[in-house]
Amino acid sequence: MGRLLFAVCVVCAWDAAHLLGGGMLFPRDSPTREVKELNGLWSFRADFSPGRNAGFQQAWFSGPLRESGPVIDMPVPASYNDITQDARLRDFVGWVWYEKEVWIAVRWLRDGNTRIMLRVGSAHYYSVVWVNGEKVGQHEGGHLPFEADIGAVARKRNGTSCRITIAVNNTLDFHTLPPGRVEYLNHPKRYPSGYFVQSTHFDFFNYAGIHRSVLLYTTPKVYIDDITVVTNFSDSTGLLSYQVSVVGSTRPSVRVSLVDQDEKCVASSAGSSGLLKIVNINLWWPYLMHEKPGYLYTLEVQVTAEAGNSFLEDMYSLPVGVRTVQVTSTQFLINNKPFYFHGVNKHEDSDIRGKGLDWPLIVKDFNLLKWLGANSFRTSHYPYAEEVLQMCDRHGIVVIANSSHTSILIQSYIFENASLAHHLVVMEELVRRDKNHPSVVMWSVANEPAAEMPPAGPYIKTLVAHTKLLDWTRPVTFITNSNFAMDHGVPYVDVVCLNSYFSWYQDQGHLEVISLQLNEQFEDWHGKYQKPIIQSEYGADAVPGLHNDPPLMFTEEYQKAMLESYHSTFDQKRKKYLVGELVWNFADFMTGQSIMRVAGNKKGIFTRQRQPKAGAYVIRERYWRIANETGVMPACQGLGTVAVNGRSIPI
Ligand code: GCB
Repeated sequence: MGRLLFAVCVVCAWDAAHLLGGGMLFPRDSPTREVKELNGLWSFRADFSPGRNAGFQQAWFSGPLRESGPVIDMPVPASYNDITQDARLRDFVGWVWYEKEVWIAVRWLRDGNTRIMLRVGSAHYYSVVWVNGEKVGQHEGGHLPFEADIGAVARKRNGTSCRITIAVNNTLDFHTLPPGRVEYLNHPKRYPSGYFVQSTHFDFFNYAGIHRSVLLYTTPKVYIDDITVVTNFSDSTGLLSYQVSVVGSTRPSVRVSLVDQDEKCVASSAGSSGLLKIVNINLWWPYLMHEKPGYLYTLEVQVTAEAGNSFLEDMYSLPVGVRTVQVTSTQFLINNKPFYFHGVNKHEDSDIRGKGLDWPLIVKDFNLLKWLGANSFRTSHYPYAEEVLQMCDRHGIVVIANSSHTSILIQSYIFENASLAHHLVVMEELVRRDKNHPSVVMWSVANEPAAEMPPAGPYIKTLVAHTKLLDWTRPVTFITNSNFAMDHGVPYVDVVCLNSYFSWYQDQGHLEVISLQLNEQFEDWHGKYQKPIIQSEYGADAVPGLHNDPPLMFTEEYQKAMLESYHSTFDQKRKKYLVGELVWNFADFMTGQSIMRVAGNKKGIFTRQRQPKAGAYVIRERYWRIANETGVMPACQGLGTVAVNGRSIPI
């Protein structure tokens, strides 16, 4: 085992208890809960010591970080990689240290019936957290939240500020999600002593740091820990079954009411589980499928309980949408109507911020999705911020939610039990976090998991079965490369998702072969499995502003022509069993450096700065046409039209 990874494992062994038992409810203010954001500037230091372990050896968490060495300002949330001019920090592998001094309100500290929680929206990849030098927990995996109850530690120092230290390690090995490996290059004449590099086998930059908001929030000692809703409908009556899990009392009294957008209570019930009936239901519909997409009710949950001599109360409001999802051998149905995914694959990626949550970027991207006429996206290749899924719920953008597994690593190590055990935990965290989002219609357990290797079959089978146990209401899939051999894993999924790059990675420059090869792909896979198919990736790199006619690879003309060639075959197959097309990619994104990439992957139809390339107009015209053709989009009329390439299309 490499020295660097050993440092990670020593820390794991200190305390096997993970931070996260529950706590996947998104922190919201309520009459019984308060939220305080700790975003902004944190003190920061990367541990450049040869073993990357000086921080632990010298216990940097035990006092203010500035006292153990130099610190710099680091924004949170953001990846740290592109914040400075230092290439060593951009490409850093190992532990970095963040610290912030915060005040905790006296009323929080004095009330012994108040839980004080510290929550990190996500940090990549392995995190350890201390408060005032005391370890409060740790978490493995980026892209998902974790939290710790810090009440007891904070109360020891009543009246003084609180020092929060978070160490984050971005090292990836065979058993992390995504997998990677650290290679030590022991050639004294060619590399400095102790030289190592992190190899990754996925196609995006391994951005690291605290990527989403850090919050303090309170709940009463008796609190709503989790809520699960499952919805259905019959004619015009909506059905919402709910389950509320309460911690801190064995005999809580639970009341729920469902409130519509006019603030009218439309159903209510008592008890920790039950069924609400909603007359004249407003179903949750995808964008462009209904004049009122994304209709949300609010489920107001109120819990009261006696705790010792006190009477405690907790309240939580959960946005919910009522809709159903089903799959047949040729269709994907939402609310019993055929749904066609005309959408994109995205990345959480932008200049300077890397993978850091950024509201202007999120809102801009949603405006661009609507401009395109896109009704869906896949959270390639990891779970996205909860804030993004909340936007999807509100705007009716349909989501295929991915785990953080992606790898083109052709090594059987990545299918070992240690990987599977962690992968199952990630699926649990993901489903628990995102199960109540109406926008999420399918889970994807992995992306291109070297599926031609025999161990992939049982591995995928276990993951799919486990995910179905966690949530029986949604279809489950994994994303496969159409070049991979069939059979390993595919028989277990509900929808076949295929990535293919004809005339790009094979038959380079030969656009004329696309329709033949794509036709063969669809007929083979549907013939074999009799399941609906989504073209989950296809696309070509286009360097913005690079032109050649007739098209040459890497020009905007080539990207445009390639998309158009795929579209004609899609149009034949969507009359049969093709249920979606997701272009790769929404926007250009950063990758590791290689001769395959020109300062990042340029398959975006928008640039990294979100300006359209020629391909964006092709997609826009197509998606609006498909939306109009379905005939279920009365909202299109009246919204106006825009001239695109001399034609008038609706917006
Ligand atoms: C794929 C991968 C994606 C890559 C893309 C490409 O199949 O799933 O992560 O970025 O191809 O551009 O090569």
